[in-house]
Amino acid sequence: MNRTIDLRSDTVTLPSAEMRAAMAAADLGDDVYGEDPSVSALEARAAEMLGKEAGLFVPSGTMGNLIAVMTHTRPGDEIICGRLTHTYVAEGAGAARIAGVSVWPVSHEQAQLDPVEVESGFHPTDDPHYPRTSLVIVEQPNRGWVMPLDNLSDIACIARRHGVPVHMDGARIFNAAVALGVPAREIAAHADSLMFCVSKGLAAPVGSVLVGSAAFVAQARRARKVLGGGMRQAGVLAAGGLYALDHMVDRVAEDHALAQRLATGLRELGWWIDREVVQTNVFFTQPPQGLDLAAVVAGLARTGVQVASPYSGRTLRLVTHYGLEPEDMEEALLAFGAITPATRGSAA
Ligand code: TLP
Repeated sequence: MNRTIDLRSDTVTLPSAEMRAAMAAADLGDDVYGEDPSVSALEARAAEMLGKEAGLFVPSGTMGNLIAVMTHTRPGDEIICGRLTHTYVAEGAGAARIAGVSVWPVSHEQAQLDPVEVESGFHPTDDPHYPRTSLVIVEQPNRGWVMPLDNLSDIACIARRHGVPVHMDGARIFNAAVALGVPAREIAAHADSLMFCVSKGLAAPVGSVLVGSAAFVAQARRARKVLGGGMRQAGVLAAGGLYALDHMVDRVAEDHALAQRLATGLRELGWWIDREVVQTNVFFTQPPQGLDLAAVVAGLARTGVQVASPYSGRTLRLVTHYGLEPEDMEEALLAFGAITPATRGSAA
């Protein structure tokens, strides 16, 4: 095998020569003074694409979500979200630690939230025993599953009825938009604020954008400063994000096709796939009974295929992305095929 086939995440993507050229040529200024034209251009373009008034460039998706929580809530409040929400499981409990809010997790199946559970997560507002529920977080997509628009709409309606805003972790919102065949702004319309990453499937090196109303973003800008996320000549990064929004959005359909091919091939090899239909660029899989996951990971690594199990357990997450080609899927499947009987032999 000539090179590594990295299926751990779409965060491993590298910028193309054209994106690097755009970054090198970016007009720069001090963004903490609001004087970086490339950052301002990315923020405006992101807001326009998501149908919101304003945007805020932040170093990471984690910081974007935390800023949203800090801006929508007060310490001692509570947020409702699905129990598989990235903010709840994989952001170091920043909402609790830094924003000072508790989380009311509800069951989370194939990206969907149960409206009955969400409704009952709101406590009586006049009873001092309970925290004030001040935010609902949805994630679109979640672990490769697209949240159906009717479920999203139901959850948003419940939140609105309670006078509570909705924040959307749309780290991979454009994967969801392409999978659903709708403009991203149609999905974003259900949320008051949304964070998406340019550093994942869109293949820019660094950064995320938080969008919402002008008043929300003005407050969010303060929270970003508190967290040390005010970056100076960040236009060199933002230019990569702008290039990504102009050139890398529609092509994520190619990543979805690669993931579908990989899942089909693995199923033929006897691997369990966590879904019938792979909708985006992410799915989860388990080796046939008797195969030790750690041995599989090590065996694949020896053949140049990198895989990971980011949420622990016996399940691997496979992610396709820019930089991988159809022939890489065939190569990876050969590696999976080779390691499967070998590992079974050694584990027996
Ligand atoms: N997710 C990472 C890991 O943390 C698992 C990955 O490789 O997918 N929201 C969602 C839905 C995410 O998947 C991630 C990153 C984030 C937020 C956080 O973004 P970053 O890594 O930029 O802080």
